[in-house]
Amino acid sequence: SDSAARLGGDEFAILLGHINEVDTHAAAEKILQKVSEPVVLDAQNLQVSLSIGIAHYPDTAKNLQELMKQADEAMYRAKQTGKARYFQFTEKQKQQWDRRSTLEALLPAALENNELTLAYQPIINTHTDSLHSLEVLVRWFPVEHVVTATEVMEMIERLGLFDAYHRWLVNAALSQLHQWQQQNMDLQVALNIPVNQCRSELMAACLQEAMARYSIRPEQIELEIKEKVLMKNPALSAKLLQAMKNEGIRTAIDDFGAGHSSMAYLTTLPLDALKIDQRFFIGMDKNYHNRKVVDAVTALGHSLGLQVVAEGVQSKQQYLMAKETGCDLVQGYYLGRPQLAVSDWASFWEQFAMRTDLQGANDDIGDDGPHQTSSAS
Ligand code: G
Ligand code: MN
Repeated sequence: SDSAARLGGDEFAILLGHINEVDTHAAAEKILQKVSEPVVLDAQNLQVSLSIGIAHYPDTAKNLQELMKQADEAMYRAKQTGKARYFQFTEKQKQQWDRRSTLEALLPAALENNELTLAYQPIINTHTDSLHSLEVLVRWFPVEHVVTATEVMEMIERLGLFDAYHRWLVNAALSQLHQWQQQNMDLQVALNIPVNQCRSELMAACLQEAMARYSIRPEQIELEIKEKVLMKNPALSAKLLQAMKNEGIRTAIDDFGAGHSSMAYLTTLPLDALKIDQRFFIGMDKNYHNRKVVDAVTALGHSLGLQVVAEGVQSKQQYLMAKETGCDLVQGYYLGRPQLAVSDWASFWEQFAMRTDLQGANDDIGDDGPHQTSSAS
């Protein structure tokens, strides 16, 4: 009595009229059960599984288009929670969905109109207790919404805006660097680049162009690629990293140890630095095992000729421990939270000093504080 249709590929739609929520669940269970029964084909038992997404009109969807989209969304949720499940598109999901739709409608124009901004977080050299570089992090402040950097990246990925985003990021960061350079501050920046969405030739061309425009040297730039992304796309990553090395740009693997570590690529990829994931440092002073992992990974990185970076250092004690284990560079809230750029370097740096306990750190870690590091300060 119901309608079933093939949408294409291995996707099907089933339309159930005048049905309440409880009955859709019963129907989904029944379909899952039926489809999972083995089929005998050429004396072989074939087993098929499926994932089901359920959406309701007019409860959450206002029209056919929304109904299909929401069912699709729910199906992906079903797949995420494990195969052979069903998932109901709920009111809560609808709210998240509406928020995202609103934001995704705003984002392309925001990018075009330069409404995204950059924050910078200091990375400190433990050998000199001085500023080494700044990690560049994206920020967006749409009216009436709070958006995290991760969300911005996810939206850019979904909207397929990576080329435009990269062009904006590189130009925004390098023009800021140029401004500081004119105040005699010779700085280095680290940029986060998701390789899976990045074409090496385009990236290289974009960097070359911006370096020429803003008089920036390649060694002032480092590209960070997250371990998780790198592991999913080893060939693409190798290509991008090599393209960057050819330009003389530094490369780093980010969030190392966060999930998918493989030792094999450490020896084959053209890398300069290894950033150990912040989970090992946050609470390092209380967790003996974390400290042992940091010891071992630092030794591994050094034996491969890599610079080792500690992330997520939140206290003086953690800073001193990271220093003791031999980490070359350290980053974290203790040394400075990401801070929106100010064209004037002196007042920019002052804000770090005001917001963090750098002065206190310097009492114990050396006479030249990070605030006075650069040649020209
Ligand atoms: O490694 P990745 O590029 O994901 O790290 C950057 C992120 O980590 C930024 O969002 C930054 O705000 C956050 N971050 C930086 N330092 C610290 C810290 O000391 N503690 C915590 N919890 N987060 C930090
Ligand atoms: Mn990073």
